[in-house]
Amino acid sequence: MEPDRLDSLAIFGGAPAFSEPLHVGRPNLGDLERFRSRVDEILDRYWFTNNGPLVQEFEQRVAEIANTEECVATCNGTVALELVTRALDMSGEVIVPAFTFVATAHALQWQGIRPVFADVDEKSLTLDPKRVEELITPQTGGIVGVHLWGHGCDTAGLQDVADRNGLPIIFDAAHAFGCSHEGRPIGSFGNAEVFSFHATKSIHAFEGGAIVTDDHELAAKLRLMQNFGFHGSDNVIYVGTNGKMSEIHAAMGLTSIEATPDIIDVNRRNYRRYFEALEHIDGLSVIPHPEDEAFNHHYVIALVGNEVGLRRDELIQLLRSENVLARRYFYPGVHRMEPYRSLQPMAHLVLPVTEDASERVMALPTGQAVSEDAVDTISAILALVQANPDAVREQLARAGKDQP
Ligand code: T4K
Repeated sequence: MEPDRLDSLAIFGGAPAFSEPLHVGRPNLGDLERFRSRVDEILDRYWFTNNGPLVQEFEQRVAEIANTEECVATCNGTVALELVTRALDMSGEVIVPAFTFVATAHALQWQGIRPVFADVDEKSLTLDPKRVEELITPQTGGIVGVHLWGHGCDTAGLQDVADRNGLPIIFDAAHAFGCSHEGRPIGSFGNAEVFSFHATKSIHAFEGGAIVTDDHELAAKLRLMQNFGFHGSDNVIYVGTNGKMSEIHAAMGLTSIEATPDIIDVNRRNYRRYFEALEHIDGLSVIPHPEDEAFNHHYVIALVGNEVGLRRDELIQLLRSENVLARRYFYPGVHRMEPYRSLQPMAHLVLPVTEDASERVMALPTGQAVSEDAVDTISAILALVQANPDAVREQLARAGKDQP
């Protein structure tokens, strides 16, 4: 039932709106019968990993969707980023946004590459080519753009900066599988792009990642690097690691890809419902999804403005008390996480847009586990709270716990 009075809210003593937590990243399930039959096939075949048939099929499907010549499936998106930046010989300093998940920077730092944080564009919240250009020095070894929440970043502007400076460029497309940008499937921009198929992504493989590219030579190098550098059974010709995807992960990945239309339908429905409801709440707005591109609608992101009368963190605290686990993706900005905070204590000075956005962004639960009624209830809670900010703030202060 939608709360219509303050005393129906949990912080005032009412029952939480949801008896079970609603997550931002609750995994979507595809056809479980199909998944189980694939698992049986794996067991019958006694072929569990090392470029098995399901991994090969998964790579083929991902390459088709991304419209690329090559796909190298990996154990996760972070290792995919590590592999591709290394295969492209990125070194020294690499320019990245700080408004991203920490893995974008960690994949570089892990290899002794210094991530240099550039600010994002005010409107798109993705890497701003002008800010990137300002940070280029003789030490710069590459650029990593991020298609934040599935929204393609300024690929043309960033490619131009990369070309004029002779730098390799890749895109972290962890959020953007199944999305297009400027009418072209995300996957074929830059030297290569990286997807994540983590359980919390719209299409997932429990854990998983992939590098897509049209560069055959790069793909061959990546295949060596992800399998200890083996070229044939006893012949190691390169330093490598173990970045392989296993068959059971590919089984889930293929099953998940088959469920794409259903998953996107639900995501689109939830996004539109949130968008329409929150439009009427002063100070809250849902970042619009493109209507003229393929889009996975996986993240519903609300921006919290001053007119709400409560800070973003107070709203999240309030929602948590109702069992709605909204998230601060991506607070506080990677530059304020270790080791970057200590290594680059002044980084925030060139990141005003990142700093502002990381205080205002709130990811709302969606996906197959979130019904239309649940979206209505969450929206009603937000409307009620916005209409009574002072009383809610005082009560939250009294509750004083459950900080996000
Ligand atoms: N680049 C970018 C831009 C990324 O966003 C990511 C990952 C990467 C690179 C690296 O890709 P991977 O190496 O992960 O493939 C989550 C995910 O762990 C992470 O994959 C994702 N981005 C990031 C945006 O979100 P957390 O710390 O928020 O995860 P966690 O454990 O809090 O889960 C989120 C919510 O989902 C929770 O409320 C619980 C729920 N959940 C989670 C899992 C794992 C479930 O209900 N079931 C589950 O199995 O990072």
